[in-house]
Amino acid sequence: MLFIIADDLADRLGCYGDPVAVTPHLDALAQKGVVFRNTYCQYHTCGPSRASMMSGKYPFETGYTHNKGGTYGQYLADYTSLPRLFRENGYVTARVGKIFHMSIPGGIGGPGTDDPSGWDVAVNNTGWDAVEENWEKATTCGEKGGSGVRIRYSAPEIDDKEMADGQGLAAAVELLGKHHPHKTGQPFFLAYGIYRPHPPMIVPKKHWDAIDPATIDIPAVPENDRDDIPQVNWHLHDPGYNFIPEEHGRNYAHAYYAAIHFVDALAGQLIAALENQGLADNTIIVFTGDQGFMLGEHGHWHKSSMLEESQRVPLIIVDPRAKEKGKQVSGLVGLIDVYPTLCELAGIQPKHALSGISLKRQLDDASIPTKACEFSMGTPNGYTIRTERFRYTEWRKDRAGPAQHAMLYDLEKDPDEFNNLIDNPEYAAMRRELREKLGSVLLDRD
Ligand SMILES: [Ca+2]
Ligand SMILES: [Ca+2]
Repeated sequence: MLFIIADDLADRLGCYGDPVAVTPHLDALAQKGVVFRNTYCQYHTCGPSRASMMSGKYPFETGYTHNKGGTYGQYLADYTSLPRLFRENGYVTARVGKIFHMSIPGGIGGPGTDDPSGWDVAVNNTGWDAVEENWEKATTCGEKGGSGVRIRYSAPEIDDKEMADGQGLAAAVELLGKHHPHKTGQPFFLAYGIYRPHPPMIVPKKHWDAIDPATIDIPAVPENDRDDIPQVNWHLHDPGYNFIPEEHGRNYAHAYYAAIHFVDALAGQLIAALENQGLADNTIIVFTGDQGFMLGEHGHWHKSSMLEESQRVPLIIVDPRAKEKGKQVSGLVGLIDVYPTLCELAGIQPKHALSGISLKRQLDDASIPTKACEFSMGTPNGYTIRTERFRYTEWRKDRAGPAQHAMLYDLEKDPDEFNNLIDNPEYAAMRRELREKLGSVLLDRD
């Protein structure tokens, strides 16, 4: 089992139809398996999103909605983490880099909010981009925000190997050789967590040079677009993240795509190592991210909003035994589905009730429907339901309380979410239906 996750990676990849991304290795991976075209995270920040994926429970079920320190077991003791379950079922498990939450860049080189009971081997890789004086030299836009949040980018002339993620790749490749199942007689679960494209967006210059700036378009924002978006949606409302100067915007988008090119190269090398070691035919590969990222949509330049670009993530699953190759599943899925899917693919019984669905059937037939809706949460007390056509979001004072602010978008007619229909009488019945559906899920899971 090879699990690769890139931090803050939206579904802005070539195989998702993105016009700027240069992702030959991930596109090739997509050809070997199934791309889940409409995948949603369950929280728009790192910690809760990852805790949800690794526990198989929604954040509103576990109450884990923060990025604080402490281990997984301190907060989620009732839910056996995915790597721990595999370990208990005879797998040798190894973590390289960020699988559970850790702050970037300050937490690079440490274990973050790891589940130590989940791993036989844990590698806390670090490198050039984790050295404070190196990220302090990067270009910065805006005055406020911690080092991992503020808009900061650079393209130093250094080798991939010097980067923390490059060090992680070397460790991951070494682990593949050392724990080769043919040698040890035990199945191997390797999780490689890539720190980019999380800010600070420091990426070796060769990846910056791989992106054609002429392909980058800053999204158009209609005048007064934000008038119908509740202010609470902007978790980061400082001007340093909103309507930044065009020059910085172009550079930041360029840095983001350069980081994706770097991620693609790293994933490609690890997959090549897997193939070289003769493991490709019996290894399940999962490639994903933990939440999306806005590159100027609605004027925003970060994650942490309840709008589509913040919520969407890539999910590519390759099972060499499965029938579909190079297909795309258009139905709604969530990161919540990763846990049950990997359990079923590996024939492992989970120890607690899981809230997602297994996507094994879709790997054999991409036309099989997935879910009618998906749910996510966001800071502070934001709850959202996405159906094939609509997104309804509300913010409550507390979980049981009434909605204080809300949004409703018809994504079929308005894919850019420019018109909040919450007060539109034509949509009153739909608003009621979605509100009830969302409310019933929150009540049911008490
Ligand atoms: Ca993240
Ligand atoms: Ca608007």
